[in-house]
Amino acid sequence: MEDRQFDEGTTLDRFLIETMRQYPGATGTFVNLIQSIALAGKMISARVNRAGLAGLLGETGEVNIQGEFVQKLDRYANETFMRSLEHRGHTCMVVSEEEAEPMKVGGKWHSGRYVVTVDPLDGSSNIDVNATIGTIFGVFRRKSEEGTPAETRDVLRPGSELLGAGYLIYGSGTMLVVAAEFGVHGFTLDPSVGEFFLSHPNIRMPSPGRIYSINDVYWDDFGQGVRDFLTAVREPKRKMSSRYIGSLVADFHRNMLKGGVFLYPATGKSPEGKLRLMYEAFPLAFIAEMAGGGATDGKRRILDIVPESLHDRVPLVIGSKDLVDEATALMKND
Ligand code: P6P
Repeated sequence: MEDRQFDEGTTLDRFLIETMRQYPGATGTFVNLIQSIALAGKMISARVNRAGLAGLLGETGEVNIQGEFVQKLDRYANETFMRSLEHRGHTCMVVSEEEAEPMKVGGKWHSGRYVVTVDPLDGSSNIDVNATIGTIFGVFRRKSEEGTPAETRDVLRPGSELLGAGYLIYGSGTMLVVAAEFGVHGFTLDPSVGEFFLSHPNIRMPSPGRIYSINDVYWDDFGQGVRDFLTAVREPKRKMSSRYIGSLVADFHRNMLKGGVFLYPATGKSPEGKLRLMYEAFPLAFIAEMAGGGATDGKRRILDIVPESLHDRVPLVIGSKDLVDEATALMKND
């Protein structure tokens, strides 16, 4: 994207519409999709910020496809995204962490040109302790013909075919970060007017990074390469810091702005790791690389992986390029 100055007070809508004008073939459908996601984000933000008052803390008593207890806000976030994506004609299928099967858009709604993968509310186990949580999404352009029912081949494909990705982070403020061919840009919600304003134009992942994020309770179950990397970054002369919020979006976002690496490696007990490929690793890897960072599973570039099923797990090493490369070089034989 040409380096244009957006002045203070640039709304998300203005940014998207003015940026779209630089792409002659653009029809505004992708812009429409991002606006739908932003609306869902505002609705979830409002609920998250009032959860303690609105009886929205705690569990629903249900267990999802992941075998995890569904938090009340998980269900609200999932339903909000489904509704916001189905009726504006831009989406043909939604793959959600909360749903065993994809939601296919059809019937009275136009089966649009995009496929969305989404983790509606990541880190929800942190809700009851008021820790930062977030939404992660990826966007593919379908392979099958627009207007027809979406097909599996529209979504089981390498992350390198993503057209865009982003996340919402519900913390001390609510931010939307969007990545596409126009770069990576952050927008902060002003709840007093209900608008996202451009606050972090052209985000670049700082490198070298000075932070590492990992839950090292699994030390004994990590591969030797992971342990060698942790031993290296703990050397006093490297002046590194350890930060771990236990909420992927929060740990990732901090590293995006300050530089650092997040690791959720394979362990003996969980050889595929914990995090999900389609709606966690793929979107964040797209964003990381678009911002000059990197993402691997300890051996392969995340975006080169071809998923076998919608809910595949994958080990994840993501963040500043120098630290991702250093960790991956050591983990090659794990
Ligand atoms: P652990 C939250 O439950 C989550 O899915 C991610 O947001 C987070 O990075 C990870 O799990 C934390 O896992 O094993 O450290 O509690």
